[in-house]
Amino acid sequence: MKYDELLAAKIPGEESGIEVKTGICGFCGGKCFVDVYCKDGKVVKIEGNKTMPGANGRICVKGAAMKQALYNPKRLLYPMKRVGERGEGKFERISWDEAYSTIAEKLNASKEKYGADSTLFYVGHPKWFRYQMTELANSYGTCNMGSESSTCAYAIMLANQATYGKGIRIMMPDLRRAKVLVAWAANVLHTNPVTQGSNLINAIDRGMKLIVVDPRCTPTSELAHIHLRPLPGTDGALALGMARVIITENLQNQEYIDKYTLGYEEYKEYVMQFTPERVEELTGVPKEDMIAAARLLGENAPFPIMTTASPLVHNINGVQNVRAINLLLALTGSFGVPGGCMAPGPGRAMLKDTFMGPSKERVHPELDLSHEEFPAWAKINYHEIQIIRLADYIEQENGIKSILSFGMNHHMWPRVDRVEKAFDKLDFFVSADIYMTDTCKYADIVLPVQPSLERDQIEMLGLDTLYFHEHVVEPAGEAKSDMDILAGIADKMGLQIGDENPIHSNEDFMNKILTPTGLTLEELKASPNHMLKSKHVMPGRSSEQILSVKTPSGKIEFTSSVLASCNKAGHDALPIYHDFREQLPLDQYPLILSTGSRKPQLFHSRTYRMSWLTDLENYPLVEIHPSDAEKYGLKEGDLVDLTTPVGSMDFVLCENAGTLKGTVNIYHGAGEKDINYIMDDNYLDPISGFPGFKSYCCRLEKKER
Ligand SMILES: Nc1nc2c(c(=O)[nH]1)N[C@H]1C(S)=C(S)[C@@H](COP(=O)(O)OP(=O)(O)OC[C@H]3O[C@@H](n4cnc5c(=O)[nH]c(N)nc54)[C@H](O)[C@@H]3O)O[C@H]1N2
Ligand SMILES: Nc1nc2c(c(=O)[nH]1)N[C@H]1C(S)=C(S)[C@@H](COP(=O)(O)OP(=O)(O)OC[C@H]3O[C@@H](n4cnc5c(=O)[nH]c(N)nc54)[C@H](O)[C@@H]3O)O[C@H]1N2
Ligand code: SF4
Ligand SMILES: [Mo]
Repeated sequence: MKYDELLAAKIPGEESGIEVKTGICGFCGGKCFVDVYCKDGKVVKIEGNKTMPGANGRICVKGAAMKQALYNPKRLLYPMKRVGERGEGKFERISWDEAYSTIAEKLNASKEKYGADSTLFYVGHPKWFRYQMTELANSYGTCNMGSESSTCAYAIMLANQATYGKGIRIMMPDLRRAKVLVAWAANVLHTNPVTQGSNLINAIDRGMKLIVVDPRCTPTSELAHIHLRPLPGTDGALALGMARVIITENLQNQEYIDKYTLGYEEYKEYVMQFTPERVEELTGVPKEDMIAAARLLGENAPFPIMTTASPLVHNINGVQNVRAINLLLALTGSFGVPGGCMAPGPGRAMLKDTFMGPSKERVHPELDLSHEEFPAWAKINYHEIQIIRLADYIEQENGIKSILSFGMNHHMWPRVDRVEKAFDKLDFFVSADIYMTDTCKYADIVLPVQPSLERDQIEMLGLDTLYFHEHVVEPAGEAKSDMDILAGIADKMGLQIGDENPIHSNEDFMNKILTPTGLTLEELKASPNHMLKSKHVMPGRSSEQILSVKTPSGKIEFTSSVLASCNKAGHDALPIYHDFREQLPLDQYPLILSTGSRKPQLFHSRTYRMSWLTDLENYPLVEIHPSDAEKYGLKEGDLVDLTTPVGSMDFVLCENAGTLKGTVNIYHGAGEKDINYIMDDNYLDPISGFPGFKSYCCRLEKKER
């Protein structure tokens, strides 16, 4: 082949000068190994990797399009300061030294004038350096440290811990041994395709049965033996109905209940209200299907339930719905046993001071701005503020005056317009990101960050393997890693990150997090594939250890003592079902609006800037069932006004037979076309503060083009 042909076909080798390097995509946190084809220091192609242990060549569309993320015209290349109005997007290049000095000076001045708590420290979706933000916030002295977990993961962790005790944040389904699994609001074939999706398919191939609970038809529900399609937000009623079937058919595990649980009699009495007829009326699930699913579970216990970080808790009864669901494990003796749900860690080597490592205590958490409104959050998620009311906290007296943020995307919250208006009132605002985002446009200083392929990082893979991820390409412009930026800010402010051996660089950080594993960075760098098993894997927890439950009563709590101790409306000890429809003006807004169910090619705000992905759907489509389209006189391709109780926006209509009748689905995060502009920021779960993203209401009307 001629040189030009080799190049055009991207064939690696000496002749073409194309080199294949191994890296971790990391775009979505999925940690997939990728082959990065590089020529003259630039990426020309990305493919799945087959050579690393455990890699199988798979990659998702987002990973394959990473080149467009790396070389995106919106990349931030230098630190900059704002020279136009907030939101206008006019900036001027400055040096790193000027950026650090300005930040140090402004944040110190703000602390002097208003007190340290007037500064919010914030991290968006990225997780790898989050713990170090708390370290920095602590040495600065503010308790107001928050993250994207104010709408993701923490509510489900709250529900789990309020029931199964401290430390049981995530439930791990035992897919290797389960006879039947419930994927409850989990579409892993789209949301974690390469790892969890493959594991699910392998388990089904092995003979495991699958029940999917999802209003929509998805690739995951295609694999189901039983697919239950409740109206979004009604899952609590469904779970309580299934519990009633299990109890009335005497399929509960009484020995387990007697030994390990608290409050069973009260719970039993409550679930008796959820007759199959009533559950069908509340959820829309035919009672025969619900009964069949409950029997299949009761007869095959122990079984696991797979839940994910968000959809179940994006409902205003979210925490109690999750409790109702996860109590099916306690009822059937399926928690803490093989073939059921185990709890993660410390059956694995933990990295020190990382997201899933030990939680860092904040300074004076009782003074954080969300403390009174969300007491259960304060008791369980004590390491962060619930920041859902950011707009109010900026507007109020003695609230937030300055923000230091990393990866902040304000489109993730309801009423984006209110947040934007509030940003105007800030004294000082720093945004560190990979791109010039809509949020950056409101900042005073923006800082350029390296994406995963440009930075060195330690990754924990599986249960016991450590991997040194060496940057694959040089950073764009003057971009730095988040960790180096944090350290730079700390140094300039005269603060420190870490109690002993303070961190001054990303290199220090990598050395430090390895300490519990008994490995050093040098060893890891020198090893084949940069990969080693930890010498000090903590032994997996036995069922006995998992079942030494750390709730206040020492038992798995059908009646949660943490919730009861909050003494607050909506904080019932039992997993009480409140129907969201009672709070909505459905006579004027008859369709149930569900926002943000994931699509394989989209990832919140990030992918809207990558044309290979947005060519599939560049503006969010309003999806409804064809029979609803007919009912409202609409058809595919129509421009429609979508109106909610707080606003109206136009979108293009798409008829989708996989949508549940009576509901509307739309994706979020699309810049000025973001549905979150018209989601109500007061429509929240009273326990977790999570918004009702998945069960709000709207009406649709045709709009002339
Ligand atoms: N491609 C892609 N992958 C992603 C993301 C992304 O943006 N794009 N985001 C990542 C993040 S941050 C998260 S939190 C996870 C989420 O991961 P998943 O939870 O797997 O994803 P979702 O699509 O939000 O929800 C799963 C299913 O729940 C259903 N569902 C929605 N509301 C309800 C409800 O009230 N009850 C029931 N029973 N089902 C409901 C939806 O129809 C959907 O099919 O995905 C992660 N992975
Ligand atoms: N209506 C509706 N709203 C939702 C949801 C929904 O389902 N419906 N889902 C909610 C959920 S579950 C989530 S998790 C949130 C997601 O909300 P976000 O966390 O805000 O999601 P992203 O769009 O990924 O934005 C993260 C930002 O971090 C930047 N970034 C990426 N990697 C790095 C890095 O390594 N360092 C730094 N400094 N920056 C980086 C990106 O460029 C981007 O600007 O949205 C929430 N909002
Ligand atoms: S699932 Fe896709 S986006 Fe996520 S890490 Fe893997 S390849 Fe990258
Ligand atoms: Mo999330």
